[in-house]
Amino acid sequence: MKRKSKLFMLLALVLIINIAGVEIPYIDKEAVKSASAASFVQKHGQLSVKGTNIVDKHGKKVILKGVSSHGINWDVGFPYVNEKAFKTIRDNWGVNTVRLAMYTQDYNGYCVTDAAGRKKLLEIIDTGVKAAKKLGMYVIIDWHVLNDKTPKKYEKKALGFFKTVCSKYKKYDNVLYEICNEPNGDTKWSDIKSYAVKVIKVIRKYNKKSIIIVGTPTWSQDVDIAAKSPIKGYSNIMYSIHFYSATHKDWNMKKLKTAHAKKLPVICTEFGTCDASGNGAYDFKSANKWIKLMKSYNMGYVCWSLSNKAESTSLLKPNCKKTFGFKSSDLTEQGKWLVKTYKK
Ligand code: IDC
Repeated sequence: MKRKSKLFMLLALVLIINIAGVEIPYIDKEAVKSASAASFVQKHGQLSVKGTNIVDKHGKKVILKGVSSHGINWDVGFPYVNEKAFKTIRDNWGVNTVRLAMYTQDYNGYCVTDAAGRKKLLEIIDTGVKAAKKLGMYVIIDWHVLNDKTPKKYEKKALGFFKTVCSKYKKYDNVLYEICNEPNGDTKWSDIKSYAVKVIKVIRKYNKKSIIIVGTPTWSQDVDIAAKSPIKGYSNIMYSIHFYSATHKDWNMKKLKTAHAKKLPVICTEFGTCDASGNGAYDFKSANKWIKLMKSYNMGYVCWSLSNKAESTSLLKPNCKKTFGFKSSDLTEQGKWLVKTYKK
């Protein structure tokens, strides 16, 4: 056949297909690959809150097992926000959720950096959200209030930030929003609530269903106080408890028990197995007690942090220079404990 008639035949074929309305399937190789082993997010889809639990699109309970980044505003944090690192911790550690901790006031945080810095932080979040989506993992975007003490301090900036990220990720079913990491100082529950309602209203403009996690007073320890007066009028709201097992023991567990008895939906979006400074000796006995209690409540938990910073609460040893593909010998004692615990 001459070239001209070949071209004619091809055109005729395209015309016939179009007239007949036959769709030529586009084969997305990546989608086929991931569909063959349905990922965690593909299996569970949009999460919601039912009673005290997180449930999936079928109404079945889901346990989030997470790892938090260190601050993505720090060079000990952002290098680990990459697809290969997430894949390593998903496949080798049993992690199904990552938390992207973005400090607000501390070192180059979102509210104290310049426009270029904010752009960079948003890009890191974007890398993290997209990597998680591709790997079928849930991702928590964390507005990491710490030295600013009260979320009221940068409330306006928070409203702007959540507008930006929520409009960007409104179609994503794997994103959860943590709107204030650890209110502290003399921040009262009423301050947090007043802030939370404003942020929730912004988020709900874009995301009708996404889970929104609200921090509680005293570095997110006082879930018992939140339980006395939860936020009304909105669904899929959770409250966070944080613990560092060498510091926070029975007294803090009691707060969780009280909140649970009052049917408050609680998630542990940050914990460590050392003391609250992120350093000092490990207390795995206390950590195991916490895990046991949280498991009995079907709670999710997220460990701080995926970093090689020389501090006890890092999951990687300081001499580990890899940013993915971590081996067992690269892990700190907490790292090894985490793998053992999460893989159970
Ligand atoms: C710590 C980091 C540390 C950093 C410090 C900044 O581990 O490297 O220098 O923040 O202030 C929290 C906070 C979390 C802390 C962590 C350990 O949410 O930001 O990270 N911690 O101190 N609450 C209790 C403990």
